[in-house]
Amino acid sequence: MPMKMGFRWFGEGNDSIKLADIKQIPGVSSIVWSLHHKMPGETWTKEEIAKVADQLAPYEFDMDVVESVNIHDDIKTAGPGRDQYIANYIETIRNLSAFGVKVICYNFMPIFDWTRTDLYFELEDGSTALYYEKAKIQDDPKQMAEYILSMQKDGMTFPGWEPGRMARLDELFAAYRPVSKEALWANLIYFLKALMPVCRECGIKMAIHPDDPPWDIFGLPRLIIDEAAIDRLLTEVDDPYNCLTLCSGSFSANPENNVADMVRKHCSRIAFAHIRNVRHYPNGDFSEVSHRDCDGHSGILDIVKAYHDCGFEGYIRPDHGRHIWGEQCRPGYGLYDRGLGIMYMWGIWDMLDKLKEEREKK
Ligand SMILES: [Mn+2]
Repeated sequence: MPMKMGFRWFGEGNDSIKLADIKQIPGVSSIVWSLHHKMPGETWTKEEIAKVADQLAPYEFDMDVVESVNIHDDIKTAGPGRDQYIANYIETIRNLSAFGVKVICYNFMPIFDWTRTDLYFELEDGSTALYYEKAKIQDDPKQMAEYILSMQKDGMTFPGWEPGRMARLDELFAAYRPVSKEALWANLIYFLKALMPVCRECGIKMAIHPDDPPWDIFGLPRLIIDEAAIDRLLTEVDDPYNCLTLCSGSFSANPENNVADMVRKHCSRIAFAHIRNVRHYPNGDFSEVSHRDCDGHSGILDIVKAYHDCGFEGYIRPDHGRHIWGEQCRPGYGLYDRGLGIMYMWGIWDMLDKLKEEREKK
């Protein structure tokens, strides 16, 4: 069994891309989906999940991977609603399992999800991509939040950037003020330990996405940032259902992280792989670039080879792409560049398969 190729889709009315278009990208079998209208902490009902299942069925896509079942702030801060929100999460897991879901991708970032300072940074070929300017992420989180929210057009919202939550930034920062990095770790472990028995029963893996970028911002602690953090997470909850969404772009935003090494070390605990290429600038800024290895510094060839070498059978998807050929789309989530990314990955993978076959014949 080879890896399973997925494509993130934000749902009908919430994405400019049609399922029929995704169907024409070679080798895509999974739609990585979500219920983006749900607030963190709300239970996902079977009726709501069934609607998505009905949309995917005519195209024979599976719905095995859900991305963004977001975690309520009370779970992250050990606030008063923590146990109730964990109970809701467990109910969501049970409801998802009724539809064959196998992997939940989530993250444990405090207040802000993925963070960038420019969503349309122009690259030398005229395409645009997401960009992170280190100097801009120093003091004013509101300015950054306003910029990100101003980019949400046509009623589309960004996961993790719910306008309702962003309107309460002062309150959220106050809630997180007493939460040290160690306390945040304890809250993550508490959450996972509560979920594991249900995950085992339902056959659903919890696959944490690393913090993006992998360092503290605005004085908020961020946990899943490097190899040591992965070791800690997988050891403290040593359960085959406690897994990773290994995002190559998020980790490699820090040049010290070697993603291919992480793959080799933890392959059996990687349920879901995000493949994305990042280019570093000497001052610590980074931009996203095409998936082609030589366009950035993530080491895409090494990473994909590491997955192939360890016989990876999990789910994989291209992560953010550039905006090319005039496409109007969600930032980072156009059809064209992600389609190119998939073909690049298949190119590497198929060639590695062929070389392996030839070696075995000898
Ligand atoms: Mn990612």
